[in-house]
Amino acid sequence: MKLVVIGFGQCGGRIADEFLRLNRRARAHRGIEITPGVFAVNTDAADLSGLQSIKADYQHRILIGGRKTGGHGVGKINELGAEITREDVDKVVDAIRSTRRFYEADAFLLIAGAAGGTGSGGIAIVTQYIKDRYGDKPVYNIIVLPFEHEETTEERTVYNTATCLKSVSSVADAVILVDNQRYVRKDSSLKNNIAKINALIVEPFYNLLCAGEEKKAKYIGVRMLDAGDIIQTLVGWTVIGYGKSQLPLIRLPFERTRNFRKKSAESNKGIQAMDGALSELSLKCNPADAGRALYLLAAPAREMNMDLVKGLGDYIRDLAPDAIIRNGDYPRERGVLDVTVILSDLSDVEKVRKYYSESAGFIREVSRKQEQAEGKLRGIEEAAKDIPTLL
Ligand SMILES: Nc1nc2c(ncn2[C@@H]2O[C@H](COP(=O)(O)OP(=O)(O)OP(=O)(O)O)[C@@H](O)[C@H]2O)c(=O)[nH]1
Ligand SMILES: [Mg+2]
Repeated sequence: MKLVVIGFGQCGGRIADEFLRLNRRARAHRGIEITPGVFAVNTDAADLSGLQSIKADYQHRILIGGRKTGGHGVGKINELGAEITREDVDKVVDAIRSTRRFYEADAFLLIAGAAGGTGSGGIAIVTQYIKDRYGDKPVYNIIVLPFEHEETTEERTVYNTATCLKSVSSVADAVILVDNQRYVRKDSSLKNNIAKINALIVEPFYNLLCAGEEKKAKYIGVRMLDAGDIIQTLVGWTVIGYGKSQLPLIRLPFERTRNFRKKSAESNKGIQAMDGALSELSLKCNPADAGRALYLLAAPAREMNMDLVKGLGDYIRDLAPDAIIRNGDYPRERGVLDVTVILSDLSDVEKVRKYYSESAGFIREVSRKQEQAEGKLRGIEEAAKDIPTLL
């Protein structure tokens, strides 16, 4: 599957940058292309300059709102992010359309952090615009949810997240939720973590996007997972996960017997990788709420057998009994067996509900504070009423 990837704001831009690195890896190791176009859109010139891989011209690093923000961002005011994006949306879409290979893409993937200003405000605007213009291609969003500490220290965090989620859910074909807090590893500094977190966020997309683009017979599975399967799976609230098990690098010829113990060990490796994928989902959710699911098994061809694939299917069927389940196998390198899982069309996501209800409180609190401030202002004006002015 091929994606045009567009990152908004700092978070979205950096993750889009990471997708470009994924594409380089696919090209170098597998001779295939998964992202025919990668772009970053921001109101902040410095953030655009800080990207590493996205082409450094104005058509790939797209600065918007120049006059209004002076190139310095919108300071977490996502209404302003939305307004500026609305004014400059033609500029964004023209830049994207002018890239040569735009028409090769199967879908669009737009990415933003929900708690910021530019990305949080802009992503729904461009999603809607692209949907109206290019209705034949699905438009997906990756929405990154804030760290816990941001929710407690920054007032607007929860409110921005809630308004962003509500807006994207009404326009995007699917919203892939990624919770920053799930990736926090206590043992390294946050900065090192952010780069690591971004790499972890995109990792599940590697095999998923590559599988359907393979041309070499030896890498084509019995049941090849292609863009059609992914498009049929991605609807509404969505999470993604990835897990792997190490396999012995070399098997001696006498080990390749049809030994039942070996076969069951292989199934266990498969279940272990699937467990890893489910426990590392990009956001905690209840798999039973999924209306659609997909899993992709990648392993050396000789390690894959029907029992293994079926075992994984049974396992996910138990957890998500109401889901339409699609699957695929992808013969790959020696030494690892990995499983990618998508749970989609989720009928409930606890964390999204929490953002909505908490920000209702924030809206009340803001109007209370505003009234209070206006009252005080009236007081000071009253006290100044007999003082002459020099103007
Ligand atoms: N995973 C991840 N999260 C990030 C990254 N950068 C920022 N965030 C998160 O995204 C949210 C802030 O959004 P930003 O992208 O920085 O904001 P912005 O869209 O640039 O908007 P303004 O700076 O307000 O104009 C916070 O929750 C951050 O924790 C990143 O590179 N990776
Ligand atoms: Mg910014």
